Amino acid sequence: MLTLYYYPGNANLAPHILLEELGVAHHLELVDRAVDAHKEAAYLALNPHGRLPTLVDGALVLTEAAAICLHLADTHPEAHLAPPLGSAARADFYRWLMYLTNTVQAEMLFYFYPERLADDAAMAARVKHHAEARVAAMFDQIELALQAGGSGFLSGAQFSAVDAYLLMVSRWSRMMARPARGRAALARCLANLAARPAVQRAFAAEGIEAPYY
Ligand SMILES: N[C@@H](CCC(=O)N[C@@H](CS)C(=O)NCC(=O)O)C(=O)O
Repeated sequence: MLTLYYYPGNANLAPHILLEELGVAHHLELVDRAVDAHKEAAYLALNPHGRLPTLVDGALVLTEAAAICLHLADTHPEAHLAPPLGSAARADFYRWLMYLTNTVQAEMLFYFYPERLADDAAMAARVKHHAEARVAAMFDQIELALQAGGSGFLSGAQFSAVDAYLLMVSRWSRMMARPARGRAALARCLANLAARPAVQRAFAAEGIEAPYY
């Protein structure tokens, strides 16, 4: 039995969508950020970073949302959540998954936690403002890639782990002045992703209601 430690809508959402896409038995364990449970000793013993998510798969304790997505794809090759190893399609898949986690997601942390990079509230507001603008420019690039690709998926011709990640980070932009959904190809892509039965199950299990992104 796999256990995913989660808080509704956090970086657990992409791995959670993949668990639902795979249809594998799993247990969701709430880490209640409302009471800082992610900073308590019991959770820090699993994830010393005090962040979500964490996946426990037998003896394996795995942190980092993108690593969890890759692990789920690797351990269920029949589901084709990632293209074949060594293929050009796999390289493109890596490119987009890395971009989403180490560029878009990383920038979003500045938007959500600007006080960590600022000395006072005014500086934090500036950090947040700049992060939001930079994230918008990133979604502009993703929009161009979706338009050029033409498949409705960010990498390749079919759903992959990249798309679950895209939906997750797009959801995080929903309160921004220029949310991901405000671009034509992204709007179509996100609507299709959100309508997938597995995605709907993940939303429901985390208690997430519309608007989803
Ligand atoms: N690189 C990590 C980042 C995880 C992360 O920052 N998660 C957020 C929630 S979306 C979190 O746990 N924040 C709590 C904190 O930073 O104190 C990953 O992708 O798993």
